[in-house]
Order: sequence, then C-alpha cells, then structure tokens
Amino acid sequence: QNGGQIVLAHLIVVSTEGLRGHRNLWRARFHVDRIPQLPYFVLDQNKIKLRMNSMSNLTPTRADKFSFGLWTIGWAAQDQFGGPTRRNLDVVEAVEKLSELGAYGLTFHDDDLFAFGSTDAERQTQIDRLKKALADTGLIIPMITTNLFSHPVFKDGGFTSNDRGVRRFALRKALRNLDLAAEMGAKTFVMWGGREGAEYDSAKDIGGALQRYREGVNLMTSYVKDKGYDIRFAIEPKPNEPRGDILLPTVGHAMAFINTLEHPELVGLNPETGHEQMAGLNFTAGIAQAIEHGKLYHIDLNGQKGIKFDQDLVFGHGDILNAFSLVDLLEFGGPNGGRAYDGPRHFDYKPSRTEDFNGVWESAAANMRMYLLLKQRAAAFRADPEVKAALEASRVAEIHTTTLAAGETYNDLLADKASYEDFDADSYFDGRGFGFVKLNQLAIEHLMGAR
Ligand code: GLT
Ligand code: MN
Ligand code: MN
Repeated sequence: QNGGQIVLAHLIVVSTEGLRGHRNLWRARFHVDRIPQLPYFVLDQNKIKLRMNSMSNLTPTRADKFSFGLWTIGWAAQDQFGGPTRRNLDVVEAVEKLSELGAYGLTFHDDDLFAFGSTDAERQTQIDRLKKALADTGLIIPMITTNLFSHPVFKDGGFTSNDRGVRRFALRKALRNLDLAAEMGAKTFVMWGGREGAEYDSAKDIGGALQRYREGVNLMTSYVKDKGYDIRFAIEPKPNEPRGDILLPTVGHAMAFINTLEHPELVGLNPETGHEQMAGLNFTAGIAQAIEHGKLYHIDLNGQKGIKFDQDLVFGHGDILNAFSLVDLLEFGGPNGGRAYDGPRHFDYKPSRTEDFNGVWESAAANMRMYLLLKQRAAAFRADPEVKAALEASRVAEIHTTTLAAGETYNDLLADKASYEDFDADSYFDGRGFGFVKLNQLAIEHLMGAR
C-alpha cells in the first residue's frame, strides 16, 4: 500500500544448489508494502525460503512509535515460586539498547527509575542519567505511570485502600510523579490500579471504593488543569491479579466510570491485550469500542493464551488471529483505510523467566517484528481483490448506512410497507447467507502467508 495505491512488485526465484549451477528465473507477482523493498526467494535443496533484503519494512523505525516499559525489559524474572533469574537492568543500558533496536520511547514507574524511599539526591541522579541517555539517543518518554502496588503500604490498594492515611499517601506519590511526567515531556499518565480491589466481598465496600477512586482521579485532573500540564490520563483495566478481583476490571467498566468524572475529556483508556483476554473478552472488539468512544489514549500490547494468569507474552505469541485483526484495525481501520489510532504502540510484556539477556533483547525485537509482520499481512489482506469482493458479499460496509434515511421519522418507518408488511423475512431461512466464513478463511490465509 503506497499512498493509497497498490504496488505490485516482481519476485525473482533463483535456484542455487538444487539445480546444480543452472539458473532459472521465475517471476511471480507479489504484493509488498513499499518499493524498493523487494523480497526474493532462494531455492535451497528443495526448500524455499522467503528472504527480505536489508531495506525491509520489517525493520522498526521511530515512525512506528514502538515503546517499552522499563519494567518489561528490566524484569529480573522473579515470580511467586522463585527468585530472579537475571540481573537488574540499568536505565541507561535500557535506553541505548531500545534505541538500537528501533524503538522510539521508554516508559516507566517512579519506582522503576529510583527505588521507593530514595532521597531527593538519589532520585535526581537517576533522572539526570535518564535525561542524558535520552539526549544522546533521541528516545522520548511518551508515558509515565506510578507504582501504587509494590510496597507493603499498598497491600490494600492506593486510591481505594480502606486506610485513609494510605489513600492520602498514594495521592501525594501520584502527584509528585505527575510533576515528573510534565518535566519529562510525557503526554500520557497511565493508571493501572492492580491493588485496587479485594479478595473477599465483605472486605471492600465497592460503592465507597469507586467514590474514592473517582475522588482520586478528579484530584489528579484538576491538578493537571491548574498546572497547565499537557497530560491526559489513561486507566488500565485488569480483571484480577494481584488482587482476587480488581476494580474497573474491563474496558467496559472503565469507560462507564470515566463518564462519571469531573473532567472525562482528560481521561481515557490504556487497555492491555492479555488483561481483556484473561476475562475471555475479544481485545480487538474492546479496542474498537474504545476508539469509537474516542477513549483509546494508549495501548499495552502483549500475548496471552486464554483464560489463565497474566502471561505478558510477546505480542502475537498468544491469540495470533486476534493480534492480526487488532493491527488491521489500528493501522487500516480508520477513515479511508488509514490509521484508527496514532499513539504509541507500547509493549507491556515480560521476557520469559527462562531467558538470559540475549533472550531479553530477542524478545523485545520480536514484539516489534510481530507488529510489522502483522501490518504487512493486514495490508495484503486489504489489497486483495478477492477480499474486497468477499467484504462486499458480506455487506460489511453496509453497517455505515443509517437504518433510517436522513430526515425519516418513526412515522415514516411505520408507514413503510416494504420494511415490514412486504418484507420477506422467510427468505432468510435456507438462503441469504452472509459469507462470513469465506471472509475469515481469506483473512487466515493472508495471516499464514498463503496468499
Ligand atoms: C504492571 C502491570 C502492567 C501495567 C503496568 C503499569 S505495571 O507491570 O502488570 O499491566 O501496565 O502500571
Ligand atoms: Mn499484563
Ligand atoms: Mn499493562
């Protein structure tokens, strides 16, 4: 897809060892995203490998807006059943390595950069080291978030702890971090309330807790307004873990809550792939609704295999079909086939505990590569004339035609015999199929590289 035009490139298939020095050239028609990134086949002992040249559009660039949490690549891999398997990662090394790999941004919690309880001097040293690394590499900080879940003081939550003293402490910690967000030029302030919840129904008055949550978020938005900060908030839902049940467990719950706030225009969502999937929900559908409500302020991409603990796998390493439809939506689901979301493509994953630092950087690169591969497949899907015909046969675009005509009233509808008295509802029995399965098969074939 090049400026809205489909570019057809030619594939050259070169036989090497398999044909003992004889060179045969085949030409095949192939869809690629951009000229001059011509893919070619090398025929090697009856195996065909698809190789992309070094100019490949699978190389991440700053324009792709890939960002990573410092807590992701920096995860030392401690879990409930065992201690760390890797050393701590220094923030300067993180910035340098991410920049090398093609990311454009780093995100962090206050406690990722300087330990909880750091002195002002220790805190400043770390901020200065980070700023220098950013200046040296050109990386930016698109988002900042506050840790209100690790320290024992937050064992019953931050903004919604039953303990009022803890709530006031949490607000102070978050406000201090808002100042840092403004200083670092972050445009989004994520609020993941992982400890805001309970294990026992009798332990938490949910109505009261939501009121305190609202009070906390309202305080944050009025602070930002008064200070004139160019920052918006993004609430990150999660159904459970670490709490038995977390407040605002899904995109839908959070969206309803946002509408009750003093400044809803300053508050949107940061949905995470795995978190919705832990609740058995369709992530792409949730994102589509968030976009439709103008509430997709940020996104956490990762992989999850079904309803179980939060896996935080590499993006696409879980439900790949859903990852495909998600990238298709983000990249081509907007008006006229353009981007439906323009913010950071933020990876919130955990390099598996089995990995050493080679594996950490391999997995970081894998996130970006998966995204770009899916983008390439989605572009081919959209460009395929058979897909276009299947979409038409399935009447997918017809959903954009209003059900009543412009100016038509319910009285007009009631008077319209064609819509009821003369409408042949029975023709939908044993006929008038929608052809959705064929369309889905085409999508999967594109995803598999079979078309
Ligand atoms: C934590 C959580 C993530 C959130 C981070 C932001 S922290 O690692 O598991 O999903 O996005 O607070
Ligand atoms: Mn997660
Ligand atoms: Mn997350």
